[in-house]
Amino acid sequence: MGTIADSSLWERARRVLPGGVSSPVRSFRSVGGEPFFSDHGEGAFLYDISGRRYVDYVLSWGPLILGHAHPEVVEAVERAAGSGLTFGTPAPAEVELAELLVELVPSVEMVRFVSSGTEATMSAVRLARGATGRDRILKFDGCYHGHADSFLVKAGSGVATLGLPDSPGVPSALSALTSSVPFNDLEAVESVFGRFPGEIAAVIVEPVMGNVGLIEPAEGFLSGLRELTRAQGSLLVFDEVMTGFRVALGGAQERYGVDPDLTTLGKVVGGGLPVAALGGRRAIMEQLAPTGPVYQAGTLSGNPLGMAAGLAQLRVLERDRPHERLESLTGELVDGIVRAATERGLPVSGVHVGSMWGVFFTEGPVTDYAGAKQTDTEFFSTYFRECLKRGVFFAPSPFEAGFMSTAHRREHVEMTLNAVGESMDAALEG
Ligand code: KE4
Repeated sequence: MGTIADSSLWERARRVLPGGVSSPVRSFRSVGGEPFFSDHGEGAFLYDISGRRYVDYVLSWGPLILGHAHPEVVEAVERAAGSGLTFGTPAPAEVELAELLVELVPSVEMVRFVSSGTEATMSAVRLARGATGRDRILKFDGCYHGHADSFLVKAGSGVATLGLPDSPGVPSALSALTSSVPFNDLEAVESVFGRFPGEIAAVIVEPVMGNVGLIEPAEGFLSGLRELTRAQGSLLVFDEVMTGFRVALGGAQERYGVDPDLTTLGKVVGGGLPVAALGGRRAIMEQLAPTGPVYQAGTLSGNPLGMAAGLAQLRVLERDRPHERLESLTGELVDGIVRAATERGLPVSGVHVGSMWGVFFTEGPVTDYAGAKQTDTEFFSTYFRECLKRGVFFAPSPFEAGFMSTAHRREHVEMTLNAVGESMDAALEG
């Protein structure tokens, strides 16, 4: 893991940053060892401050679908920066990016930009509550929608990774308004609607779960949610912060042909800069201030550099249409990892949707969070560290999705699979 240089920096980091990190998932706490400090990224690779190179499947937790420092994205940001970093007024780029989102995302007619996925989902819930006059929301066990109070109920990602109970600091009066049921369980959804008729403002869902590993929606699950919410007068919110532009250019709603009322976007939409967005049907979106009474605001919302990065990245995706090649290469990676585990007699379940992927070290299929929690976390920790030693950087948690970028080539996957086999052997030798 870390070198002396890292250690002194790591010691400094832990003195001034809780856990030495700016976000808990980066801490390596659940996998052991110290995180490396990055120096720079280049295409499919991340380089640490000691000069070690890693083929990167975390890709900053999803944003870098074109890989690190894509020249067209970097050039767009450099050009925008030369004109100023923020204006606090309307500017052309936010109109252009909003128009592009309306064009690409099937259900979106209007957009409000924010600066993080959490802000997008938090705003989506407030808008749904304001639009319906209802207070309750329904989410799914293991889904992670950022760290706003209402979502820290049976959440995934870092909450699952660190084995945290629902977070202290969230008033019980508020968390009581959030129901959470197993993913892929429409009957459980119906029973919550039966318990709270006319009280549920919104059902919010990751249409493909990416915060417990990766779990696909069962056939009919998403369309079932659409029918149930429509019948109950509740809004359906697709949290596409992770799936957006990645499982298809138009996101999961394009891939599965289900149109939500509201969509949250993040990660890819900002090209690596802090940009996220809330979008949806005009009649709902116009209830946001200043056209409507639901207040929502942000100093750096629509920031010109973020807009430039997002426009550049999405325009490359629109021009090059890499999704089929990305999905195929991701499939080669997952199939290779599953093959390596199976050859060694390890229980394993691997799945990918577009260029999001996940491997559980447990018998599959894994259809919900309870199933995901069966994965062998101890084996994963050793396997993760052995892969890192061999220059392969997977998410430092069994409860996260992996990604792939257009900068990854088959030779990178082949090198990865060699490292995976050796790492599994090392982990089995204990
Ligand atoms: P941010 O506030 O982290 O930008 O977005 C929150 C969020 C919302 N919805 C979904 C589906 C998400 O995956 C996320 C954030 N994902 C995590 C990784 N699993 C971000 C990494 C982190 O927490 O540092």
